[in-house]
Amino acid sequence: MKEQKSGCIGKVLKSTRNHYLVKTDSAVLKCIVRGRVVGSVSSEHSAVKVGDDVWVEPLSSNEGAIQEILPRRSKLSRAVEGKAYREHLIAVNIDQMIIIVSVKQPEFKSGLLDRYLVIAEKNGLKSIICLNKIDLAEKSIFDETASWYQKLGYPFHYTSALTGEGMEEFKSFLKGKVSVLVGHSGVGKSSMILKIEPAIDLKISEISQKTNKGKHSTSYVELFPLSFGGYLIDTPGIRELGLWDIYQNELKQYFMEFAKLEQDCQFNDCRHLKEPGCAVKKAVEKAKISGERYKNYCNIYSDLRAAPYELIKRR
Ligand SMILES: Nc1nc2c(ncn2[C@@H]2O[C@H](COP(=O)(O)OP(=O)(O)OP(=O)(O)O)[C@@H](O)[C@H]2O)c(=O)[nH]1
Ligand SMILES: [Mg+2]
Ligand SMILES: [Zn+2]
Repeated sequence: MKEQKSGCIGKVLKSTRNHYLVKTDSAVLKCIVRGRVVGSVSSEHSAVKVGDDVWVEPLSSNEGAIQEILPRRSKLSRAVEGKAYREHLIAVNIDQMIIIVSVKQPEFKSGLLDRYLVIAEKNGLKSIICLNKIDLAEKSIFDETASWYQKLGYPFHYTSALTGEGMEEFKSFLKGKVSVLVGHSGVGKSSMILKIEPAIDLKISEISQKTNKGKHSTSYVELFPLSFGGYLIDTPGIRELGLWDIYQNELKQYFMEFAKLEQDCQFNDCRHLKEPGCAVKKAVEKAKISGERYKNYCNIYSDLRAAPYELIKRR
């Protein structure tokens, strides 16, 4: 007979050094993890992550023990380059990625935006771009950039957490979904959450006068239930975004406008770099596709590894 388990399903809201906060239908429990959940191999994937649906056994009215991680439907990872190339799983069970960029402080750079889009494409996540702090600049300066992304099917939306511009539409994107907010430190991720849910307790700090960048006010990944339905995950801003499990050869497939032209390239394994008869480069010259995106492609390509370590070894 199957063992009857006591407990209930909950969602992991926050992970700190010592415990996890898990929301169940009736309470938010401070939880420990039962050893066997993690298993014998300690890896990113066996650890409990923000966004996980878990089976919890309540230990008291406000405490519990996580017994099992339920199957995950999506994940968001980045690569951490240190002594070894390793994966950092940022959050799981996400429906969409909201990429926040800002017009100033920090200045808009399409390179980081395109890196996030590559991650979204790789993980099959829908993405929405929000250009925040639009109160600090003339919108028309960004219309051309916006139209390139819109043409590719990425919603490109102007917001200001300061004046409230675009915030109702921002709210409508989030309704009923699990969204993760990503972007450089200081672009206003936490400010946007506070604007739509003022009751949430979040830390925001001034932009550093010296560097014109944020001072990393958010230090934990945290998931907030939204009063109008859905969940929002705030993440700490990162300056360097390492791409996990993405290799040079596959990069081109995450730039959808390149993939559409590939059949017209002279070589069918064209990398769209220095090859003759490249349809992608021709399209850039004719301004049919964005030269800026092409430049970002070349930069990302040169940062990536040729193939997974195991593949290189086997050759
Ligand atoms: N002018 C203007 N300032 C804003 C806007 N949104 C946020 N800010 C300011 O930008 C600074 C950084 O905002 P945060 O919300 O902490 O940025 P963050 O993206 O959460 O930063 P990290 O937590 O470090 O990743 C704060 O001083 C905010 O007041 C906006 O729409 N317009
Ligand atoms: Mg923040
Ligand atoms: Zn080509």
